[in-house]
Amino acid sequence: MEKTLQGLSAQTQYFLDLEDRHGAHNYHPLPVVLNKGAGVHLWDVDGKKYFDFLSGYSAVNQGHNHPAIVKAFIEQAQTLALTSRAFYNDALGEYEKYITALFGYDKVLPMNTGVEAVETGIKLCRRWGYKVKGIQEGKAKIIVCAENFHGRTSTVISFSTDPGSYADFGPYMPGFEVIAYNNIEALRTALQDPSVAGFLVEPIQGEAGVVVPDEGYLAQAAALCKQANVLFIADEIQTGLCRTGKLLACDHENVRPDILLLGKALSGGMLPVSAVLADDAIMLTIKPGEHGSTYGGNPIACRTAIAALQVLQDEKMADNAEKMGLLLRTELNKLQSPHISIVRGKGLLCAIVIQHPNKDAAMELCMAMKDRGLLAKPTHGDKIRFAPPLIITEQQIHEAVAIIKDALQVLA
Ligand code: IF1
Repeated sequence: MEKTLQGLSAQTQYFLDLEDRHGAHNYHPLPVVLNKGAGVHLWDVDGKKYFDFLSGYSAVNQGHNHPAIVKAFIEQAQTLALTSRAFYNDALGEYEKYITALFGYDKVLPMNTGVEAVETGIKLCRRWGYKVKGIQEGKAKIIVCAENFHGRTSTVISFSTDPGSYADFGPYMPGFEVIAYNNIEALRTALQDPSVAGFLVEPIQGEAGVVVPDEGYLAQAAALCKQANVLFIADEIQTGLCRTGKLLACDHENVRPDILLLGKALSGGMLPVSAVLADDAIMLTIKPGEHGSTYGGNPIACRTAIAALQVLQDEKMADNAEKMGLLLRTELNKLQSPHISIVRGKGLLCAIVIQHPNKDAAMELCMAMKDRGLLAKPTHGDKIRFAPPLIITEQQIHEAVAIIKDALQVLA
């Protein structure tokens, strides 16, 4: 096969060049061009097979092309794709009944991307703040955490603490207060302001490099919010849907968020589907015509989401995530690599922190793993997220760890 100077095939180089020339430069992907997926695997245009250790940032928890999800998607696409919410369709109500029963909420508001769920949660929280809590008009405040990642809209980047996300995109949306993550005292202090309507938090911080808070943090935070009559808003877009070993990461501490945000794996990777769940006292503060989305609650999304949620349960993916996550972290620790300073995570949301004088070491390791058949991406320079689909087997974990072990040699 013809190879370029960087060792890439001519085909691969062709697709890299195509995107470079015609696409916006808002991402920096690994130089691998994929054209097929199945289960825990991906294939590139040269036919090389890889373990997918990113899972589309946890959108593909159920594995690539899960047959039951594909079937639901295709059947609905062939029947009725979109009606808008100007009319009723026969999939939305069924989906609403299904998802609210599964998570135990009165109502769901369907959106598309994750950040739209976050935006919806913010609007809903503020509305509740004015209409129910009685906060003075225009004064509602939402507490958020440092190192958060909730998406890319102008409002959501307004309370990011990562200059890569917010710099030169101002002016910024007011009404947010940033406190330290995993710090109960900081929350207690911030909650003293009677204008606070909500606390928006990731149960585990993904983008920050899989930062797991101390045990009890979420439960204490939820209890403090309740005392202060403040809504606890959980962004489970990445941590939810069995990724961490339970249906929701909040389940580890028996916390029931007042507003629950879901996305990503809600469609098993088929299309953008997100959801906001809450009880009537909160959800019904938004009246007809006051919020929505053209594609939100479309029939394909509804049928696909039902299938995606069903296979998570049928195939006991939470249990497998719990067991395989434990095995993965145990095996990674056994490597005793001087270049891995920390192995952390919950369920199959894991990360390693690379310790090396070369600041590009994490990227170099990812390239070496790619060459050996495993795809993962560095985050924040020195961290690498390991988050395979939740259907991964014990045998596959061992194969993957063998690849990681072999790749670590490049850092010697
Ligand atoms: C990108 C990270 C993952 C999220 C949480 C909302 C959203 C996300 C907790 C928005 C999205 C993505 C987006 C992706 C990178 C990625 C990511 F590294 F940035 F943190 F997954 F780990 N809440 N996360 O994690 O959802 O609107 O994208 O559907 O490239 O921006 P979205």
